[in-house]
Amino acid sequence: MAYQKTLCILKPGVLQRRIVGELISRIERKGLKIQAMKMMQIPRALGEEHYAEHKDKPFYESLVGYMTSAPVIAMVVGGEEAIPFLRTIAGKTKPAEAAPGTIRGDFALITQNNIIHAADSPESAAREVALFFDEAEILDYEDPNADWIS
Ligand code: FUP
Repeated sequence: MAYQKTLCILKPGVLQRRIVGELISRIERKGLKIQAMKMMQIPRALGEEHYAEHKDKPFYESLVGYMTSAPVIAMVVGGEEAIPFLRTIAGKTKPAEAAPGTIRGDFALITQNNIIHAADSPESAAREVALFFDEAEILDYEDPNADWIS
């Protein structure tokens, strides 16, 4: 096991639906550690860069439009194998395939509006964390529960 940091975004609509606390609670309950968090409306250029790998896909314009349409909660989440664990908590990209008990399985119907982003690899996590946060915003702190959790 290796300690990893990953980028999590609670996407547009989560604030309006008043489920921020519920979603963060699932991440905390798993034992992952929030190391940075901010509420922001993603500027167009950042949204385009974040999803640059999908630039040629038919859904790109609509996806960037959605991601920049309302405020989000961006977080750096850390923990042993945090990248795959956060992906598991999020569930499959298509809500129709996401298992009940996952965030997308429980709260989303539409692929584009699948309400949570979780980086998919160490390379993506490093790139995306750096896009959204300065190093100084990512806090390391003593965690007395660490011996019980990991
Ligand atoms: P994920 O890593 O689960 O976020 O999935 P992808 O990188 O494949 O897709 C990024 C986002 O593009 C998804 F969260 C939703 C959106 N998307 C669509 O709108 N339509 C598609 O067919 C696939 C993805």
